[in-house]
Amino acid sequence: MNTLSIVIPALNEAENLPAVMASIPFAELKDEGWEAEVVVVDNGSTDGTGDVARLLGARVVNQPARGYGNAYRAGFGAATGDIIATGDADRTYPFDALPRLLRTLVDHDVEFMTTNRLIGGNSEAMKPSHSLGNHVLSAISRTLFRNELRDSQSGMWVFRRYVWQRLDVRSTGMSFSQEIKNAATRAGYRYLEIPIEYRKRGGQVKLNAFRDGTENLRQLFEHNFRRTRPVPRPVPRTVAATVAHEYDRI
Ligand SMILES: Nc1nc2c(ncn2[C@@H]2O[C@H](COP(=O)(O)OP(=O)(O)OP(=O)(O)O)[C@@H](O)[C@H]2O)c(=O)[nH]1
Ligand SMILES: [Mg+2]
Repeated sequence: MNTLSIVIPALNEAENLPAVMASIPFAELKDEGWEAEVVVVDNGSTDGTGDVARLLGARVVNQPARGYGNAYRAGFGAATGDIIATGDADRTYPFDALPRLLRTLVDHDVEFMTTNRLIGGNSEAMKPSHSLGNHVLSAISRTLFRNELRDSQSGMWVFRRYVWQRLDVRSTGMSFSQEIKNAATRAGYRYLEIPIEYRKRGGQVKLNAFRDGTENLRQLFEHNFRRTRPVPRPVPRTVAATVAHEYDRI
């Protein structure tokens, strides 16, 4: 069996977790040879998120230091699978697509896979202002890091755990999402971005668009000019061209 850890950061998502856990296709994953564990990172919730996650069969990791990046750092540290898959606890990401994403990762020997929500068909799920912000941040990120990624803010990634162990990722908050992508592509790992369905969030919005957007911009420049970049700097390696025929909108 191959081992998979599904890591889900959660700040007050008790009402969404039952639907999120139900959407994980455990039987199909098992049929395809995946032994899967779910790690829910309770990021200081006050609504019983941890208890609900445990009752639903997840392993719960407590991260009292708030922040999306802090939550992921704790979750990845606790993950045991050879492959890690991620997604929000708010019902927006299609965990049911995991078997397909994993097949692509294995078949094409991808080391870091990320996903693109910014495609036609998903416009209902995202406010126009949020979508504009995502496009602008992604364009700047792409220009600085030359990695062709259309959606620098997507929170669904599937990657080999050793990649995480070798990366220098410092963000404690929402900029963790762009930083892990840019660090992985700049370090020369074989990467791929796959279009996915994105659904309307359940429960309360936690993102602060202005504060998080500004911080993301600052982080992009800090990361780009960081002194500790690997030397010699490898050329980003996307495997998109070899996979394009399998997807409609890559
Ligand atoms: N914003 C935020 N999310 C956190 C934090 N800790 C854990 N999370 C979880 O991280 C995931 C991403 O946060 P979201 O609030 O969904 O951020 P987003 O998807 O960019 O924006 P919305 O879904 O529109 O709120 C969710 O599952 C949150 O519950 C935190 O400190 N801040
Ligand atoms: Mg979300």
